[in-house]
Amino acid sequence: MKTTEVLADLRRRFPNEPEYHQAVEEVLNSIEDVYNSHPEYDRMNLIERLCIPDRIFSFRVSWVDDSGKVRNNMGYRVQHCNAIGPYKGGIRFHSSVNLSILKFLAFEQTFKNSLTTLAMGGAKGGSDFSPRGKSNMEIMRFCQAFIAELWRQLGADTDVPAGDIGVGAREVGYMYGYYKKMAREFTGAFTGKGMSFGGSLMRPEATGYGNCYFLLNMLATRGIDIAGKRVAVSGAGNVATYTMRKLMELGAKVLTMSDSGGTIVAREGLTQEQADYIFELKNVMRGRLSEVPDRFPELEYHPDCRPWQLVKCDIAMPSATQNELDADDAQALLDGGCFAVSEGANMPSTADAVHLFTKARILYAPGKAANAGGVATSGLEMAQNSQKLTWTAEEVDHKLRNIMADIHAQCVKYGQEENGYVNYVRGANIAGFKKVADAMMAQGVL
Ligand code: NDP
Ligand code: 2IT
Repeated sequence: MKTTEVLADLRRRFPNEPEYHQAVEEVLNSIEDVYNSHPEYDRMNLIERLCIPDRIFSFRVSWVDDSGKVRNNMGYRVQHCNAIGPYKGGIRFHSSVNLSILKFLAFEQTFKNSLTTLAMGGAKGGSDFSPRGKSNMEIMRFCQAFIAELWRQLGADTDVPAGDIGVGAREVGYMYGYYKKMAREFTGAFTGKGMSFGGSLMRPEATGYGNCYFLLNMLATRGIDIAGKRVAVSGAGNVATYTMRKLMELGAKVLTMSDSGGTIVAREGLTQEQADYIFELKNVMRGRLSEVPDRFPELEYHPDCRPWQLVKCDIAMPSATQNELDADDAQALLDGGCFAVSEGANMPSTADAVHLFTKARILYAPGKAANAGGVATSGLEMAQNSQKLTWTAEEVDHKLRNIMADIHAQCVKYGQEENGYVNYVRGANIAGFKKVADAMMAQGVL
């Protein structure tokens, strides 16, 4: 296998899918040597079967808004690979959603889920529907129309969706409710469910907390204490707000939070009162960060800006969306003394930014390792549903910490270079790949 040739072929067969090509290129660059040291992989043309999703469903979702107008959106589910377990991955509702984005996310999810040590394959779905400004009833009607099309493809041992951008507990509740009505089964066919109907304690916190646990593991390799460290966080949704909470609990200073409108800067770190307000504003009220200075005039608001060039920080945790941190941002972070980047979002750094981070030999954890705590805890939710038992928050948190330490150890095992530097990108990609490849080889050409 030659990465350049495989990529050229994928670009020709699937044009205009830049995010998908970007995600595939990063993985292939990491695994090329390992792949080529196993000629049996190439005899089974494993690489194409690994890069091209098993199947993709796409459908029109028609629903009626509050004024009685009929609206149409597109819906998708990309079932990428179920070599090591049922298809598993979130659903994204955002106006930007298209097949390139969902294919990149489903591809990444396959490696991420493999890293968690649990039995989950990779998938992703979503719609170009934007929940912003929609009423509760509109959200419910949309979720029902979406699942009316998709429910036959889902199931606790088939394909188990969860949340992602624009999909939280409310949307999962409406989707799961409709799934249950159609399938006439009460099973764990979704994760991120409400606590009264099969949800797991700690699932809402898991991605942000898990990223902080991964960061702690990375810092420990250099004997660095997190207390007092200055951290730039982007996003203000599920992942970002729980990252903010855990960082503050650990004694770090959270300098920034952002949403699609702009960035809030707290030069000396958010106070508990400010952090609680932002959590409530974004996670409960679904408001805008532009409203924050009305309540806290001492905080700066920078419209249309991302955090990276606004502050000097020790650590960056991009937790909003893909390609939100480019080469200029990466250079500004490095110039400002940033020594660790741990990704809460999926592929938030562009390929050029990643190159700068690894060239500078800072601690850099790609999303598929650092944010895997979310889907790992989804796996724990599936396990509890199968057992028909509920674990305590302490039990789930304990398991989550162990899983993040295990993922870190896998990255070190496969990513450590001769000079001692740990290339977490390489480590995560090789570790994730090996398990999936072994399973695919054992199961024949499918
Ligand atoms: P949310 O919808 O809760 O929050 C997303 C945040 O990012 C919001 O602050 C949103 O701003 C901002 N944002 C979204 N899209 C854009 C955009 N195109 N440009 C600028 N800002 C944007 O999503 P999550 O917190 O769940 O997801 C955040 C990231 O983490 C995603 O990359 C997701 O794939 C990844 N992730 C999520 C997991 C989970 O368990 N939820 C697990 C692993 C990864 P606004 O409020 O203005 O819309
Ligand atoms: O990107 C991700 O890992 C998620 N959005 C969570 C997926 C899940 O199934 O919990």
